[in-house]
Amino acid sequence: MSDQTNILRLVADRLRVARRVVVVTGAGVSAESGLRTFRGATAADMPKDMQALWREFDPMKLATPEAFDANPEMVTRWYDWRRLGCLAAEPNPGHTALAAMERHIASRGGDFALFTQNVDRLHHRAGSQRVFELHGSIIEWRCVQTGETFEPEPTPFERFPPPSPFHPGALLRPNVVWFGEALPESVLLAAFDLAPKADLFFTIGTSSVVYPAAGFVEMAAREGAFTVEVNKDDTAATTRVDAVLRGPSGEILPRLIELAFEV
Ligand code: BV8
Repeated sequence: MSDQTNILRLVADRLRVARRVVVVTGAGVSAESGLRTFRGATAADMPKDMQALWREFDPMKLATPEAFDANPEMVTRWYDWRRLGCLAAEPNPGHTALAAMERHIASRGGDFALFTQNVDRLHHRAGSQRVFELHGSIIEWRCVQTGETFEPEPTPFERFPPPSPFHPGALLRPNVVWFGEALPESVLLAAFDLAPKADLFFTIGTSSVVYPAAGFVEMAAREGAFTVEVNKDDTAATTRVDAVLRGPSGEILPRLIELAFEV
């Protein structure tokens, strides 16, 4: 039996009896829904008229308040393009498996929490209930003046940067957390409360380079959680977890649920 199969069985055995499960996901979980990962995106993914813009900037520089202040048109075009991509995408079997994991754990009286760095709302659409959005949501936009948020129509904005309907002269921005911005306090407090209590912790489809999200696996491990990484490649967390399931989350997670709960 292959090493990966043994590890999958070992993780399934732990999942079957776990009482408190915490999951952190990143862009890799949405890759099989056709959404480019954050560090894997290339200019070729962009519409022709935006490729020139993209070549000058990389996501790490675009996802900042400074980029928005310097070039609100370019940043809001990029985010609106991504927003429409997220709305057009469908949850993949990895998202569905995580919603099933939550149902199985809850049906046994266990505690489950899913913290996502993704802003695409695909976990919600797959049926996950207890989802904490660490980096906000691209589906919601907010008035930079009043802070009021709303979900724009599922069509492109007519003008860039889009004007706010809440305050004359103010702009709209995506309701995401940019680099240098604080994560939502309630979400952060939930992570600091739940990660150390986990008996089983999964880090799935994330390169584990963005903090504070990348630090939650350590918080769990320090208090004795069994930690598992699901990823196609090695990451900054690979050498620090107890078990590595190497491959696409859309294939690994459904097999894990089947082994743990359905056989
Ligand atoms: C903050 C916006 C403080 C939305 C994003 C230590 C502590 C605290 C902060 C820091 C710190 N050290 C440094 C910092 C600053 C900074 C940071 O972490 N910088 C990094 C680059 C070093 N952190 C911050 O600024 C955070 N803010 O801490 O504020 C503060 C406190 C008070 C007051 C003021 C400030 C804010 C971080 C959030 C930044 N916003 N995005 C958006 O546009 O999406 S982060 C951005 O990266 C995305 O949101 C993305 O979610 C996130 C992480 O990327 P990943 O999800 O991991 O995606 P990536 O492409 O990197 O990797 C994909 C992975 O999937 C790969 O491993 C790949 O192999 C794998 N994969 C691919 N396909 C599959 C797959 N795996 C499985 N199956 C597949 N099919």
